[in-house]
Order: sequence, then structure tokens, then C-alpha cells
Amino acid sequence: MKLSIVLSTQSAQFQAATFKGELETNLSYISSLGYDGVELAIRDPKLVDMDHLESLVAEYNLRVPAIGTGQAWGEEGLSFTDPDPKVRFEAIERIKSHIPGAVRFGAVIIIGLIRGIVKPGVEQSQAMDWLIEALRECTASARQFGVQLALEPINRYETSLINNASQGLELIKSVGIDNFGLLLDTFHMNIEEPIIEDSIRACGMHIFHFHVADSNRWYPGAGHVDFKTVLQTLAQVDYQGWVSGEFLPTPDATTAAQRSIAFLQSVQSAQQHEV
Ligand code: LER
Ligand code: MN
Repeated sequence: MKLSIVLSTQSAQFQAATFKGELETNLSYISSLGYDGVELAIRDPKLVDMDHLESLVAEYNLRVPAIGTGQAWGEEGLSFTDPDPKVRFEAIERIKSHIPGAVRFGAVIIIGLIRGIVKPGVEQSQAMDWLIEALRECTASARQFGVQLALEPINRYETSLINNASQGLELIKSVGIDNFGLLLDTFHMNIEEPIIEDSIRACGMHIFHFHVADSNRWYPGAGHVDFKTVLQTLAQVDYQGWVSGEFLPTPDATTAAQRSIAFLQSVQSAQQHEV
């Protein structure tokens, strides 16, 4: 199990990015705790000195499994499903602008809230058409560079578009390109999936990335998600990707990050002893 944790390269309103800014201090801390990688939340690649970031990540012996893109929505309101064609165009361009960074790090590009919500006056079917069109364009561009895109089903309180795994699987069929898959997040799954483990099994090879937070969006072990069966099921579907912590910095980022890795490693080692 390769473990990473989210670090936003700049300050952001999104609360569950465990670490924000202070790149060198945070990368050093993440590495010292034993994480194998860091998931970077990047609002706009233009705001980041990628050469510097790459050298810091290498210095602390970390890998970058995924790049989160949701701040373009959270901070700037860009989305694939906005009624304004200019906003949709900018959202598509923003996602394409992450491709060089994804190539550099060998990272998956996450499609979270940049998909948007169904805005007032827009039909759900129209929003879905815009979403599919944008995803086809972005995945086709990324495919030429061997980059994957992972769409994250997000709970109903944050978006009205793709809340659960079965809607995600339907979307994969509609987009119809093999570098498009899913990011499953245990926080959202705990709200939306009847049985989390069944949904992991149903998604199987389409899982490109995996977020962990507990039921209260605190670090794993602080709520009631059964991480023993979650990790077992990921192993059963032969998931080879990363398990990435995305949770609230409660009681503070460093304590939460430390408790998460200790808990996940203890769950995994208990399983290995059972086998
Ligand atoms: C992002 O990975 C996420 O899980 C969403 O809740 C963003 O709001
Ligand atoms: Mn997530």
C-alpha cells in the first residue's frame, strides 16, 4: 500500500486539504512520517514554480501520485457545466494546463468539483452533455501524453452531478476513453454508497485513485468507516494505486497526518498477520 497525503501548493478555502502552503516545511514533515508520496492540490499551474516544486519533492524522496484541481472551482468558479461558454472553455483549458505537470510527476489528474453543479435554469441533461463533452476533450488531450483523468463521485451536499459509484461507472461508459476512470473517496462513499465495499468491487479496474478520510472527515481511525474491510477489498480488486489522505487538519495537520499513517499501517499489518 503506497500512502500519500494532500498538500495544497497555496492557501485555499477547501478545508480538507490537510496541509497548505509552506512547501519545504510540509514536504519535510510528510516525508519524515513515512509517507511515500504527496498529492498536490494546484489551483493553477501558472502560479507554481514547477522546477522548484519537483526538486523539493525529490529532495524529500516523495512521489506525486495525483494532482487535485478543484480550487479552480472553489476559488475562481470555473466549471465544465457553467451556462457561460467562456467559463466552460476556461475550465477545459485549465485542466489541459495540468497535463505537463502530470507528465512530469507521473500523476493522475483529478476531476473533482471543477465539473461544477447544475446551475439554476440549466437542465440536468444539458449539464451532463456539457460534462461529457468537456471530459472527452480533456481525456483525448491527456491520452496523447499517457496521462489518466480520474473523476471523483462527490456527495450530494457539494454537487448535483455524479454523487456515487454507479453514476461514475455510467459516465465512464458515456465518455468511452480508456484513460478515464474514477477516484473513490471514503468520506463521500460513507454518505452515498449503500455498502462501501460492494461499490469498490463494482468499480474494480476503473479505480485510478483513492482518497481516505473517516466518516466525520477526520483522519482514518477517528470515525466509523471500517478501514479493515476497505483495504481488504482494494486488495481483492487488485488495486495497485495509491491510498491518499484527504482529511481535516484536526486537531492539527501534523497530528492528523501522523495518526492516519499509524492507523492505516496498523490495519494493514494486522491483516498481513491474519493471512
Ligand atoms: C476533493 O477530493 C473532494 O473530496 C471534495 O470534497 C472537494 O470538495
Ligand atoms: Mn476527495
